[in-house]
Amino acid sequence: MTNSPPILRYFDDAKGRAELPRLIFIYGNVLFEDRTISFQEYEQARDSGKLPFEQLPTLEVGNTIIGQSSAIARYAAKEAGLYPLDSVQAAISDMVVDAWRDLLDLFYGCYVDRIVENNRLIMKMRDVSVRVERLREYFTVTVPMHLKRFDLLIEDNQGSPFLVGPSLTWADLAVFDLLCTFDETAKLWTTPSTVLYIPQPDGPFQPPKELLKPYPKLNALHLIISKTPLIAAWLQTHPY
Ligand SMILES: N[C@@H](CCC(=O)N[C@@H](CS)C(=O)NCC(=O)O)C(=O)O
Repeated sequence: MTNSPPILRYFDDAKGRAELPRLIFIYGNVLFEDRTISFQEYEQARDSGKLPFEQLPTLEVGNTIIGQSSAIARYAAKEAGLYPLDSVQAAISDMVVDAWRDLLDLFYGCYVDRIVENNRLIMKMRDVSVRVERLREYFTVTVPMHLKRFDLLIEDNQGSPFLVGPSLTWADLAVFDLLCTFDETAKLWTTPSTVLYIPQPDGPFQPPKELLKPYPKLNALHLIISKTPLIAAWLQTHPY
């Protein structure tokens, strides 16, 4: 083991699956190195066998490379003191973060198919028209079902503005990450150079404007977290 800060590696073109560990490290004021890489650099790392499960994100801690976004986020949450100590509360926070993973998997599933090609499991972009069709369904059915559940968890949490227990945990940052992605004014929907932008003639696609309106508790959570000085400063710096 080493005392140097952990290195988070992810693609340089989206917040994607690396944003939750980033938010956790930042909120908890834990030093880390945010290293973004190109697709070519990713392919080199993958082909040299350095990536567990051959994908990003990864977190390098000393001599150990950890894969899988939720495992990385859980490590970050423990380091940041944002992982509940009580076993039941920990399990509820895991449940919320598993739902975060599900929602991201389904989101990326709108864009890509995972196929085996040349003996390798890879991602293949879907046609733009299929992406739009899937995104419409995602935002009409899948997302509202999940948002309602998150909202109810806060509602049932004994007057707390958070999802689990009396204070903020990594589960709140996971939901915050999703709410930022689902904001129709977010750069990923409005900036043609970003990887998830849907170009004409099928796009531009944007999530429904009033998506959050039925969920007052989630609106309040979003406000609390976005006003936290460290998080507000971080969000300002993002190019996407
Ligand atoms: N279950 C993994 C999925 C990771 C994943 O799908 N990573 C994508 C980027 S979002 C990737 O590395 N894609 C490159 C490829 O498979 O070609 C996690 O949650 O970390």
